[in-house]
Amino acid sequence: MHNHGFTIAASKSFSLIHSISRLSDLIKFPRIAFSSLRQAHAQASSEAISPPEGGCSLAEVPLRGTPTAHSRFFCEAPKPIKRRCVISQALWRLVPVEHLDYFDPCTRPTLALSVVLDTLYRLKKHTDISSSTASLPNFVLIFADDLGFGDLGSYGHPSSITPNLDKLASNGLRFTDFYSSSPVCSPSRAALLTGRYQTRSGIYPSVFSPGSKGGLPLNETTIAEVLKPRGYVTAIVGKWHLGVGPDRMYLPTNQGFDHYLGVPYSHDQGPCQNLTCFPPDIKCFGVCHQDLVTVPLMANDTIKQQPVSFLDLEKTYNDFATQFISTSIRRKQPFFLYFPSHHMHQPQFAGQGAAGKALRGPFGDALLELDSTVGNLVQTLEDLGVSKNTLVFFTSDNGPSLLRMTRGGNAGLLKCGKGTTFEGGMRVPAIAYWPGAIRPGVTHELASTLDLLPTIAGLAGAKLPRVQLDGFDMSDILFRHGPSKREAMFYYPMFLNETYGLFAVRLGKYKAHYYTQGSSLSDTTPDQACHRTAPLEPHDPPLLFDLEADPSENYNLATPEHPELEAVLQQIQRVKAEFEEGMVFGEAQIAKGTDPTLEPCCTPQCTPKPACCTCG
Ligand SMILES: [Ca+2]
Repeated sequence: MHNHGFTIAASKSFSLIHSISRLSDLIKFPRIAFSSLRQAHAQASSEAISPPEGGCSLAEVPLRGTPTAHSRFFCEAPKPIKRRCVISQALWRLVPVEHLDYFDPCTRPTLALSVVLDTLYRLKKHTDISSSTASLPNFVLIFADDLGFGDLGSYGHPSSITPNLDKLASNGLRFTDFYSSSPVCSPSRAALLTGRYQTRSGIYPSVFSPGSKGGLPLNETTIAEVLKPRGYVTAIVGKWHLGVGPDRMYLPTNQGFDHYLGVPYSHDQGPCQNLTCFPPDIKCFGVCHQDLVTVPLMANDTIKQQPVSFLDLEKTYNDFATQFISTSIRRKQPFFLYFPSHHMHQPQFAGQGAAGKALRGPFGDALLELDSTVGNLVQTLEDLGVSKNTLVFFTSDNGPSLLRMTRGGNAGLLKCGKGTTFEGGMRVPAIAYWPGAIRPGVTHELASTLDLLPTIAGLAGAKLPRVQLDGFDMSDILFRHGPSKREAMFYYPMFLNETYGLFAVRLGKYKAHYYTQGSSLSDTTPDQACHRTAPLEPHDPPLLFDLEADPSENYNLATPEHPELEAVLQQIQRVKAEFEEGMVFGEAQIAKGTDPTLEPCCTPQCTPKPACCTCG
């Protein structure tokens, strides 16, 4: 030491100055720092095998487990120093390679700095863990079935009893111009979960049957799959309707969901005439679909109960949802709960808590049950202390079913309902709720179920799938009440095919119908244009409506009296042509047909099918 005193002192001063100047870098990028450290160390080892007398050779000895940013290095100084001391890896990183040979790790200032750096690293690491998992927002996505634009109290229905949804709307952001991508179930669900029009994933025409051979292709990326790499735990409870398929390969557990409990398709896709829909033993209205197995309740890919018990179903779902949320919180995992409800699809049903308690008959009771579920979910989030870190989004898969008069929903002032590309078929209620993050209010911005995937991905810091997406991040609308990035909405019909393509396009406030067609699903509304008897009709020039002045699509503006709108039609035509040019139709999954042996049966060897498939 005696003859190297000056060198060591100089090196020490340099190291300290150098250390302090690089401190901020290091705190910001601990992982980068670590990899650089390894490099520096390797280099130092090869270059400084024989340190000069009085110097210090540094050997890497992590004190515990896998080396981390704050694992330490052991420094053993050779004779004549005879000193051993432990310094932080952070400090080691700061010593320039060329000074390693002269670096004395055992001086008081060096050791003090080492302790400070080590503490900072521990704090930083703790913060990193908290910010990368615990503070990631949770997502609860509630998807009603066949709930119309006019069905909620907060959307103007005079006799619906929906206190929880109305509260959600008044404390959250209520959308007036929010669209599903389809007037029927399966395509709408595909678009919601993939952020892509159903055409791309091939979810057409119409909807899946219990024995459908096809399903949502497994190479499509769902919201659940987008979130998994970010550490999310994911669950779906309720109606899947994106296929069961051979070996049940299309069920949600193969599409990014860790847990599934529910009926994998519509609950009328099986005979229901002997089933109880309301207590004490009021049979379901109608007969539902015959010659199929009765609807099963599935847990992941196993049948738990067949037929499902409608009286207990909502409670079973709520218990599952509550359990899932509380377990996720206990395990400190961010969560995504997708709750596609069976309400308000026919046949209506409700358990003890809601039956006979509403003003709208069976439909009102079922709606009250849905509303109670929403109330339960929000209350659970509050009780468990995650309300302020959770985005709750509520919307519907398509417009109201209008084939059973008062047993169906209501599109409010919108034209027609389910099955049609009029506004009533695809414009739906939507509410975004996140106390402290989303300011209460109403937005008239254009938005869609297609926009949920990019929005959720953005909030979770997750990567977008590398495919053509049709959605836009809604953050500006949600958090700033700002403008939408979406300029257009494209309307594909229920029985879509490549020959006809789009039926209608909305651009800004204008909507052009290139084709119109009625639907049996809108058969009992007074408007004849909605009925199945209204044939497929091409329009050239297209019918043109100003949806702001005329949301009911009553007054066609594509007439000689409005020459000024010719330019609007041309612009819509351009947008339509551009969109259709970029559209690649996926293989039609629903056109693959059905195979009765694929219908879920809890007693697979029984006869005669489908009636013998009962259990639970
Ligand atoms: Ca539906």
